[in-house]
Amino acid sequence: MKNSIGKIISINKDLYTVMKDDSIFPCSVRGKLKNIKLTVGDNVKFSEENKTIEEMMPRTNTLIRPLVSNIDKLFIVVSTHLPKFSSYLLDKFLVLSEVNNIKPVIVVTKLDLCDKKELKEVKSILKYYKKLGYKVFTNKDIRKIKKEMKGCTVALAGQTGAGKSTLLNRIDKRLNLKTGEVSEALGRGKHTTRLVELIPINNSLIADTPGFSSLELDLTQEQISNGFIEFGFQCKYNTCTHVKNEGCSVKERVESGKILKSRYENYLKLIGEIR
Ligand SMILES: Nc1nc2c(ncn2[C@@H]2O[C@H](COP(=O)(O)OP(=O)(O)OP(=O)(O)O)[C@@H](O)[C@H]2O)c(=O)[nH]1
Ligand SMILES: [Mg+2]
Ligand SMILES: [Zn+2]
Repeated sequence: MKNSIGKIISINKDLYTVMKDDSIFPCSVRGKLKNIKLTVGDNVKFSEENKTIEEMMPRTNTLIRPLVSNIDKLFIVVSTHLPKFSSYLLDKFLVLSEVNNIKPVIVVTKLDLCDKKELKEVKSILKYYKKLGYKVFTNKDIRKIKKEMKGCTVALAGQTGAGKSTLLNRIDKRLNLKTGEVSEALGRGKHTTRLVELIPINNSLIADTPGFSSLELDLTQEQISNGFIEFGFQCKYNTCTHVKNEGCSVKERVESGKILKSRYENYLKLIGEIR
C-alpha cells in the first residue's frame, strides 16, 4: 500500500500519534529513522497499514524549547504579574521567532492584577511593540485571537504560570486543560503542562507547551541583531554591533528615545550571553 502523509501531533516515549485529515494513527518509527529526532509538528510519510513512520518531510523550522517543528505563528504569552512581566523574555522570544521565520503574536495576561499606574506602564510598552508592527492582544481578546490562529499551526510559549493553558481553555471550553496554581512564594507557576502536543481546535493545530523558567538561545550576534527588527542596517560601519561605535545609529536612536531603552538593554544582555 502507498504511504500516506500526516503530521505528528504528539510523542510519548516510542508512541508517535500521526494525524491525517481528521483521523489519528498511533505509529512507531522505522529503524532507519531512529537517528533522526522526530518532533511534534513534523510532516511524515507513514504506512496506515503497518502503523509505521517511514520518512520525514523537509521542515520549515524547528523550535528547541518548546520542541516543535513547522510552526506558522508563535503566540508569546506574557503576564504582568505572577510571574512578573519580563521584557527580556518577550524580546528573547521575538528574536527566536524572527530568526526562525515564525510570525510572533504577543498575548498579555493578568492585566486584572495591575493597579492604575502599572496598567499605564504596560500599555505604553505594548504601544511600542505595536508600532513595530507586532500583533498585540490581551487574553480577553478571544475572538481576535481565534481569528489570528485560524488555519495555522501555532505554538504557545511563555513562562510557567503565564496563563497559556487558561487562554486555550477560553478559546475552547471542551479542552479542559489542566491549569496550575501559581506559587505565591516563587511568584511563578509549577510547570502544569508537561508534554508537548498539537491540539486540533478552531481549525488550527495548537501546541500548548510546558512553560519554562529559562530559555537558551543558540544564535550568533548577527542573528540576534537582525531579530531586533527596528535596529536596521543604517549604522556608520556595516559590521557595527551597536555596542560602542561612535556614530552608531542604534545607540543614537536609543538616546533620543526612538528605540525603547529596554529593547537595547535586552539586546546587550542577549549578545552578552553568547560571548
Ligand atoms: N488573575 C489572573 N489569573 C490568571 C489569568 N490567566 C491565568 N491565570 C491563572 O494563572 C495560573 C496559571 O495559569 P496556567 O494557564 O496554568 O499557566 P501556564 O502558562 O499554562 O503554565 P504552565 O503549564 O506551567 O506552563 C492559574 O491559576 C490561572 O487561573 C489572568 O488573566 N488573570
Ligand atoms: Mg499550561
Ligand atoms: Zn550600530
